[in-house]
Amino acid sequence: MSQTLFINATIACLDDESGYGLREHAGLLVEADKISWLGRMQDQPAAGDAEVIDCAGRLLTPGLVDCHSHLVYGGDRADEFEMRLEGASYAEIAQRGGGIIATVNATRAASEAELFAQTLPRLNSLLDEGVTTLEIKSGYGLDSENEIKMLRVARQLESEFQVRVQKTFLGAHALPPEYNGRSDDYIEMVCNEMLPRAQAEGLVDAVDVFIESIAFSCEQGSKVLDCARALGLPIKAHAEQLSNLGGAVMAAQRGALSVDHLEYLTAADVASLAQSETAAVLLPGAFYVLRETQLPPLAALRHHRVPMALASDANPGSSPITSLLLIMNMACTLFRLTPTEALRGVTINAARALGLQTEVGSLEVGKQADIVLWNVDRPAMLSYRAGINPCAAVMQAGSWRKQPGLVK
Ligand code: DI6
Ligand code: FE
Repeated sequence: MSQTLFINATIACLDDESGYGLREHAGLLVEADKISWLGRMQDQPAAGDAEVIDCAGRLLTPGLVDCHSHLVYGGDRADEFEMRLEGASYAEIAQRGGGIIATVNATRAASEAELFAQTLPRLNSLLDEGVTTLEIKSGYGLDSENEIKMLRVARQLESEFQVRVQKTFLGAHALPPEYNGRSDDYIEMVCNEMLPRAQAEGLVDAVDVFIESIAFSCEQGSKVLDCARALGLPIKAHAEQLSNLGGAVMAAQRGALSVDHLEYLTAADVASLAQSETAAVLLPGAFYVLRETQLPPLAALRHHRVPMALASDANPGSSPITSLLLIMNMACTLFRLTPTEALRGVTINAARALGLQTEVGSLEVGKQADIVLWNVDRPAMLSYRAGINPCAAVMQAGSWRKQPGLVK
């Protein structure tokens, strides 16, 4: 059985209800794929045959968890970005076949192999910064064949790279053009055909819906979530991003793992969320790109101790961003999260948003050995800077994905 002993580390364990769970002058032992000991250096077990990693005071954290991404898609939307900055309106661009539908067209036109190849640079960008668990949504296929194609690519990424991928079915992301004026029929098809087919292929770990005036109503969303629950699947929702349609409370009342975006959530909604186990996923990348000014109700979320997660929302339109470190920095700068909340947001609370908190997201004896060694000496350094990647080594499930090299 392989063993790795980390010594001389500053460890952010994230093993408590608040704070970093910081241990200085600490060590950690990995046996096979699990953490088997964690404690003060003076209590450390004999190294024996273990590989010893001297961290020289540097920081260890759990592997990062990106709990909300649309990483698999065809094409890009840089042309629209440019057109908007040259004066075209969003509506004009949509009329010319742009926006989400442009990505649907590009995704439908791409083969599975092409989608896989197009996703690799985005995946590598996340992995380079220590992501060990990643959620990927469908939602740019919008018919059975193409939604399944996206989810197969997500599954293939997991099998070819050392990363855990949670696959989320988001058939109710947008109305495909062939269903114009028939959104209820589309929702029926999502429930009765697309979702059961995707699930039958073992491609669905959870089901998400986009509840918004430009997407689906709260009632339509609730139908999809009820179908998912009837199939025994965990649920989540994009809600209150651009307006308040009540999606977050509706999903939380149904036991959602998370509700995501939430800029237009009210304090009263938060009180209701607090009655559930649902996590709040904040997405500062979309807030930044859309130049949103309405902040999520942070004071109420804190007051009610709703677990707050952070994610990339990586997508070609509202968040073409594949850096969780940058997202942590944005969360601090734009949302005034503390660096502690930011790190909790991409570790233990993100794990919670995926229902994986008993396996990953913190460094504790018995948990999976997903560990990042950083070339920094304290956690605030991770949120403080932008543009430097201090990731020195990554272990996923007890095996090195990136070996520790020389101290930089
Ligand atoms: N929320 C968003 O901001 C996006 N999807 C979603 O559910 C936008 C996705 C896109 O523009 O492609
Ligand atoms: Fe999203």
